[in-house]
Amino acid sequence: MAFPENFLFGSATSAHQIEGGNINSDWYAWEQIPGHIRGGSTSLIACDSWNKYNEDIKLLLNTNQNAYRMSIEWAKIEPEEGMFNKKAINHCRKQFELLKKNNIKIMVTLFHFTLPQWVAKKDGFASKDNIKYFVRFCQKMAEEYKGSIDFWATLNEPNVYVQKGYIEGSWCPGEKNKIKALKSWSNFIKAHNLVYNAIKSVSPQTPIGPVVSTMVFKPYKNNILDRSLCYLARLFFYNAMLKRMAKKSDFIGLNYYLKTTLQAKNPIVVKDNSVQNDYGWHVHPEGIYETIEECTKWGKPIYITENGLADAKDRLRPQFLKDTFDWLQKAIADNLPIKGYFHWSLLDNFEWASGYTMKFGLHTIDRKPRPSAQIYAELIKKSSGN
Ligand code: IFM
Repeated sequence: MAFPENFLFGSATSAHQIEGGNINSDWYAWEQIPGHIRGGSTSLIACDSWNKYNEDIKLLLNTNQNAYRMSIEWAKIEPEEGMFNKKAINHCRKQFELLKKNNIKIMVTLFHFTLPQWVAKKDGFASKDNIKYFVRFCQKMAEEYKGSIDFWATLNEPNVYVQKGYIEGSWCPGEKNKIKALKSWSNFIKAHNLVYNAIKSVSPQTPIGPVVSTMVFKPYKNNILDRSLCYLARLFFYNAMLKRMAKKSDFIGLNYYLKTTLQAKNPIVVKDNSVQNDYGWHVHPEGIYETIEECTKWGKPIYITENGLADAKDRLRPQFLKDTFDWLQKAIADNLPIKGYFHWSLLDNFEWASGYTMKFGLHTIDRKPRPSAQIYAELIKKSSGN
């Protein structure tokens, strides 16, 4: 069975992880402090995609992809409060023009974990007062790039950001503060809903949606306690957030990576003997179907906005891709509202606190294809009925 004609097959990246030179962001400042990033590396150069985006576009074309999910770096566009950098705006415009010229659909994320330092100094998303700055930035981007962007993704994984940045404190802003965690959780929802209105006022036809991180939670034993725990995990991890954003969303973006087995006693997380990737995450390609099915209740078109695995040697990725395509096909056959798939990632990049040690790329950081790049290209070709 072929996929629907307009199905999107792409890959995803984020500006901070690939572009380099994002020296005005809060993450860049955070990276300078010893102990924050494995191996002491920084995002200063990353994949140098700011200068080499045309090479990235070639990688997309070489692998038959028809869509690209990328982000715009707020800290580059508005490095100081109210000062919009025309040069940076035009630079991004050129990239969008080249993507368009090559018939690649563009999904742009407006917040992918990083903030301008001036916003971070005012307490970032933990402060309600900063929402207006984010809305202003997003509206400006919608005005500047009107007609060029096919999809706006407001926020990337706000649920993970709250967890890592305000509960664990292992990511920038590096706080362990449950009050701020709650505040930022609720401010993200407010921000998403306001950005939706702001962009709609500029580009009423362009679909807008959030991107959340999902996970398949499996009960260790098929009893009421373990099953209830999994229900609660889904609720707190992503459903409660989606419930509050779904009305102001034209689509739902789901990042799906792993399965976690839970039991209602200590230790809550059970290590099972399923295959693990380089991160130690349990690889579970069939979970993509469950995740789509679970989120069908929001009544919106669904895009898998990220999916992939840390696999430096490419020992798991080829089979993982094939299995994933089978499950996507099943989802389509069962009429689930799945409209596109973005692999994470086009190329190895700066993996936050893990630096460059976790390799998610179809290509290496110097843009050499791994065997799975060819496999992805072939799967896309077959799936498009060519
Ligand atoms: O690299 C990250 C990305 O920034 C957000 N989603 C998960 C990816 C892999 O960890």
